[in-house]
Amino acid sequence: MTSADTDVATRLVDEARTRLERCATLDELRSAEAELVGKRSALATAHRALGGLPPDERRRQGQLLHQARSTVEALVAERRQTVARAERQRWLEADRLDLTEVLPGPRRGHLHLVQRTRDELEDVFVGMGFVVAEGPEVETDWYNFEALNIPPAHPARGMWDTFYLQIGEPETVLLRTHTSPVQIRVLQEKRPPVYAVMPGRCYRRDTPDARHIPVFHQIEGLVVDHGITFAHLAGTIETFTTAYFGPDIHSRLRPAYFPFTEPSAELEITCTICHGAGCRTCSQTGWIELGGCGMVDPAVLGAVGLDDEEWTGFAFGFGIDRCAQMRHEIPDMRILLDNDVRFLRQV
Ligand code: FA5
Repeated sequence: MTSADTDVATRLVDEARTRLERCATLDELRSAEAELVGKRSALATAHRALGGLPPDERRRQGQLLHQARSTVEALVAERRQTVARAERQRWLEADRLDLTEVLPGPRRGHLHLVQRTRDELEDVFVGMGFVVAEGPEVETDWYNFEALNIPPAHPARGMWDTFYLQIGEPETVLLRTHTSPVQIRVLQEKRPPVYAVMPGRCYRRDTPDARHIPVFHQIEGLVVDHGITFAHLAGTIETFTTAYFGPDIHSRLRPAYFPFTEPSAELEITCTICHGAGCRTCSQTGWIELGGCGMVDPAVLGAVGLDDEEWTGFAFGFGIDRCAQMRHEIPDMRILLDNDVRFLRQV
């Protein structure tokens, strides 16, 4: 055996060792293995060259190359173990799940402002002795309009631009435009005395603006009992505005028209964005309408078979989103639907 032959084998092993130490991932190691012991490796080329040597020389050099290949393969196996262990460690650290971790406040979920407002409004009325009732969002024309003294083709239907559903006869099934149909459902289920509030979602083909969105919420109120007068309505509204907005709020009732109440009024409060000076939100009027109200029309009592000589009542329907908007001084209501987390997080 010449020292030159031994040198070639030693050099191949040394080069392999250096090459393998540079491999940090299993992928890199696979490429290195192909380069070192694959068909195109220096070892394989040297093996192929053995064929041209005399028999003794071929055996001797063959043994050297065989030893070198075994050593390189052992080095590859050893490196593979080290790299696999390191890769697994890196993977475990990246995938670490600390189940004891508690994230700070703003990331925790909470109710949407509108839902919170609905809960708060319910609380105010429950505190005054009202019960809470609900009705369906998909309504029939009869509940949404007719039973409320708005027969087909009545001009008052124009007050509510309605989404009709293609179910049954044309324009008989709709997305309720207000919560007033729940008055009828409550009176059908329970004979007076009735003291109920009915919150829920409503739909109108309204163009969105600072005070309107097409899907919004109302809270309806209904009282039917012996000897109920407009003074009871005014007192209830006064108690509600003070409890929800605080004692400093200025409110007023203005005459209005609703087919299902007589007399009717609109409740307005001073715009909390401009404090009455006039701004874009209140269309420069200084006032914001929260909802309608009035004494239950005898025709409505008649629609549910109640004697209007015996029973009287009042009803109201306030916008929940509008109440939230004024209480939290939100200049544009459309932000309630934007789902912008910067807005959602702060309330
Ligand atoms: C009504 O819907 C009547 N049903 C209210 C009523 C009930 C009167 C009982 C008498 C007795 P109006 O269309 O004005 O009335 O709506 C009442 C309130 O709902 C509005 O003042 C406003 O606060 C809210 N509202 C109406 N439309 C929208 C809308 N597109 N976006 C947001 N809020 C709305």
